[in-house]
Amino acid sequence: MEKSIFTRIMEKEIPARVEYEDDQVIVIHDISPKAPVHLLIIPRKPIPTLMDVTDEDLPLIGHIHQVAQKLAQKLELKGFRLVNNCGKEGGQEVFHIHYHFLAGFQE
Ligand code: IU
Repeated sequence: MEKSIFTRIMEKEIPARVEYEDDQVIVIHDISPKAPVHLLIIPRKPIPTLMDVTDEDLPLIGHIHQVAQKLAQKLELKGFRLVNNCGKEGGQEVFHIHYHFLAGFQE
């Protein structure tokens, strides 16, 4: 399978503004932000869509939520949205699973 754009970013073939990384995920700033804070939480494992998540991936999905908590603490945010676009009909454009972390909306 061809490498996704996100795998190429993880392998430093393509530059990105990295906010956080660990052994399971990388967090980058979205190149075309839809909110004052728009990050992408991307697992290193190239799962194409949420529909391809299996039982063995459930700890990873939990970890993504923990990373969202850490980001909120690090950036001193009171709230955020965590969004997954699943499938073409769900608005997904990059077929390497990722969660949009959006924040900084007006109260
Ligand atoms: P989607 O859920 O697959 O639609 O989201 C893909 C996102 O990846 C979208 O918000 C793009 O702006 C973003 N993105 C990026 O940050 N850097 C890139 O090189 C590419 C897409 I291609």
